[in-house]
Amino acid sequence: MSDFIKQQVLPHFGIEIDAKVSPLGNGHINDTYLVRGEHAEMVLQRINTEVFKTPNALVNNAQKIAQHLRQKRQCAEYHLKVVSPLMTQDHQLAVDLADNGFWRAINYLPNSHSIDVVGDEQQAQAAAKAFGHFSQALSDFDAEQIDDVIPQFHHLPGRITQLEQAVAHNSKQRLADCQQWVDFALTQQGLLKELSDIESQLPKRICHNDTKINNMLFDKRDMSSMAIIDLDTCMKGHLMYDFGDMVRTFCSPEEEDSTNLSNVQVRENIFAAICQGYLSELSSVLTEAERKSLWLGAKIICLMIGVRFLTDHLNGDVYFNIHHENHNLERAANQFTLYKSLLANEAKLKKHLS
Ligand code: GN1
Ligand code: MG
Repeated sequence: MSDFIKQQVLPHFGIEIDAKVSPLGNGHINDTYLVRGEHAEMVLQRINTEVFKTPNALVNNAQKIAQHLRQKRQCAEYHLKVVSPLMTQDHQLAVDLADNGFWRAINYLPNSHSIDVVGDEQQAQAAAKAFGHFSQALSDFDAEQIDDVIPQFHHLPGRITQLEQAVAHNSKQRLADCQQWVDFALTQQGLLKELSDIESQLPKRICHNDTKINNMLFDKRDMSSMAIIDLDTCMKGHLMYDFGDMVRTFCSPEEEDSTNLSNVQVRENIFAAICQGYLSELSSVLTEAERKSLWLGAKIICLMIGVRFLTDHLNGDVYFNIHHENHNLERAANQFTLYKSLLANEAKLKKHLS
């Protein structure tokens, strides 16, 4: 792949073909590379067009959001660095090589550092504050300018239907091995009623929609917050899901695919730090209903990603990249375990939101 990139992709971005190309990060959908040329560094991505069926809309969205954040930064209203699309030599936001991929580039931030597991409250609070600051800066952005690149992305009813369909087809004969998790997931549909009770009261805002801990970059020199990255799923939605995805990815002491399930649990001190950091930035923006919805957002996101991993396992791993057999099943088991820990600790955790 590296030779192909050097010869066929880099010239479009004006980078010499003897640049160094190495894989970067651990996203589950797109292929991401760090390109180091003699005079320039950049992040290069091949967009998965099975998942993002309108990749031009994706790069246009990212461009508009980056532009808004840059303007805010100029007025000292946004304090993080901004990742922006890099134009091709033809002044385009991407290169479409048809069967050979849809490629886009973004500026690389020197001295940046990402983590996969939160180490302490300071990290959790700083990252939650950064995601809150990001949403705060976008709160006056016209949401109608942004296309829905994945319609009904955080849509629990639709995700449950997809699981039911995967179960009905059982195309890879994997149901027997995961029947217990299917049964568990399908007993949790009380969340649908909780959702429909509040959803109509929630404003639609531009959300990040993938607030994983590794989508916030720290400055490795002092571990201060540097940037929010991965703007691919920025779309209209409800902020409770951004809160929920932080809870999902910050609170557990284990990575999302760890099989050490006895250690998968919600750390209360980290949950409290997320609440403090996030609300310190957004308290003047959030409506009363949004504030009330945050706990539900945490439950829905943990359950829903478990449902999505389980669905993909049943479908034969066609959506999320996997690194070994049963990887999606392991991820699902991990996330359902985390969800159970949330439920078991509801009373004490919710206090941190009041
Ligand atoms: C995917 O590829 P990545 O890591 O940015 C997924 C998210 C999931 C996440 C689980 C477009 O994000 O929704 O929460 O994996 N992105 C898409 O780690 O489905
Ligand atoms: Mg993402």
